[in-house]
Amino acid sequence: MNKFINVYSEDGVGIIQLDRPKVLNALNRQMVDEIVSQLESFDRNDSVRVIVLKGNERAFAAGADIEEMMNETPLSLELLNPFAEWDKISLIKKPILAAVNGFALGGGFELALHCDLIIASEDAKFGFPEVKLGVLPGAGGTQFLTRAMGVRKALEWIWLGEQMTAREALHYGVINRIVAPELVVEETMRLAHQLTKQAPIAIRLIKEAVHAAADVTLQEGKILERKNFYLAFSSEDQKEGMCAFTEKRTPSFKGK
Ligand code: DAK
Repeated sequence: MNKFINVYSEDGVGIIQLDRPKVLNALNRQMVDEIVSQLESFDRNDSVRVIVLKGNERAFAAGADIEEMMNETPLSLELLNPFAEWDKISLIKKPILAAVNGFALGGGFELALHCDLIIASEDAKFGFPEVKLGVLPGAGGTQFLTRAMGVRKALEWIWLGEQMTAREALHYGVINRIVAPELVVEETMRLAHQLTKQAPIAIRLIKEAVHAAADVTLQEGKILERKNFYLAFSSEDQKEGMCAFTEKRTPSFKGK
């Protein structure tokens, strides 16, 4: 049983709602374990094509749970190896969309940055306040933000630890869309449902190839893209997509 998340699904979209509202969804270890286990479960579930992560009106997540974290030592962290759970998020093959209302700070921002698309409310606040606690982002924040906005801007934001508005985040390419606060979940679900109509195998092969672009050389990336292109031709969906085009009808993709 989950203690810190709510889980449900709706027409091919698996939804995980972070649910620790009294502490603005601060992420403790159990909550991260629950999120990651549920992501993996949705990833293996054939009836789910797209995953949505959301918080509540006040917060997506205001960071890692500071009370839980404050007494860690280098050795306790080494033995717990808590980042191994976070690494699993990058292995999820299906699209993950983040619906962000309110605060997405520290580990909460990192959780959103592990998602493929981020839809935010006009009043969402992003940032890495870790420097004010005497530490630094630890779940990929320095890497994700730098890839999005470049070294100088990332250093400025992470050094100062200030909160970034949704407009600023959009300007730097950190998020995808901004909508009114009451429409964030609706818009994210609309986008998620649009993705459920696309060919699921093509969608996952695209995800793998696009994410690889940040890590590999152009030539390596092109080779991966090509292999995924060939692989798409082994799917029934490729036949269906191309037949539907020639027959002038809407394709019906099965994820096979
Ligand atoms: N941890 C624990 N409690 C938190 C929290 C957090 N990150 N953020 C908020 N809360 C709690 C507050 O203590 C308060 O609790 P009560 O006093 O009511 O018991 C309640 O949530 C409501 O917060 P506020 O009263 O402060 O609400 P305000 O609207 O006045 O302020 C705020 C909202 C978001 C500006 C403020 O709460 C705030 O500055 N929160 C802390 C932000 C922050 O510093 N976040 C942590 C950054 S460090 C790791 C993975 C990831 C990370 C680390 C390790 N491993 C895998 C090992 C990531 C690290 C971080 O995220």
